[in-house]
Amino acid sequence: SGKRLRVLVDMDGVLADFEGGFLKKYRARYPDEPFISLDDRRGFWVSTQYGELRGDLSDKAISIWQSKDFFMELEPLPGGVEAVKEMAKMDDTDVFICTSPIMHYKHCPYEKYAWVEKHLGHDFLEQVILTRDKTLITGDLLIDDKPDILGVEPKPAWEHILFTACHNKHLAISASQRRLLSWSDDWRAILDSKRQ
Ligand code: DGP
Repeated sequence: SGKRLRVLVDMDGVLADFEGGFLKKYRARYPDEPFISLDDRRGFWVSTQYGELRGDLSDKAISIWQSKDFFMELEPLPGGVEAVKEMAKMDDTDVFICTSPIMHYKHCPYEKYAWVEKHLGHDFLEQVILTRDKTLITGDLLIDDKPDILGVEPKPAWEHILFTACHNKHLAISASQRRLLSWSDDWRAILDSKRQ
C-alpha cells in the first residue's frame, strides 16, 4: 500500500444545494420578477446570468445569498453527505471539505461551519478548509462543480473532477477531464484510480 489518498470535496453545488436554495428564496422574495429555471441555468455565476436577463436583477440575486440563514438552510444534495461519511471511514483516505466563502462575510463562514456540524457532525469541523484560492490546497482529487478553478498556483496538485450541476451539464469538457455525474455515479472508482 502506498501513501494516503487526500480528497477535497466542494460544498456549494456538490454537498449543499446552492442553486435550488437560491431559486426558492429568490422567487419567495421577488415573486413578480423574472427568474431563470434550473434547466435554463448557464455559467457558474448566478448573478451574471440574472444581470443578462435584466440589469437590476444581478443585485437582487446577490441579496439572496448575502442574507442571514441562506447558507445554513441549504438542503443537502442527494447522497453527498453519505458519500463523504463513507469516504472518511475508508482506509488510507483523508477527506476535506474545500469551500470558498463569499466576501460578504457577515453570515457565510459561520453558516458553512454550522451546516457541516449539522449534517456531518461536530468532529467533521476538523476537515473544513475555507479558502478563496483552491489551487493552494494540495490533494489528489478536488470534486467541484466549477468548470475553471484558477488561482495563484499554475499547477495545482489535485486532479479536478467536475461534479455535474445545472449550470455545467451542457459544457463540453476536454478529453482528459473527468466528471462525476452525481453521488450515485461511481465515486469509489475515481478514488481507486488515484491510489498507489
Ligand atoms: P465554491 O463553490 O467553493 O467555488 O464557492 C463559490 C461561491 O460563490 C458559492 O457560495 C456560490 C457563490 N456564487 C454563485 N454565483 C455567484 C455570483 O454570481 N456571485 C458571487 N459573488 N457568488 C456566487
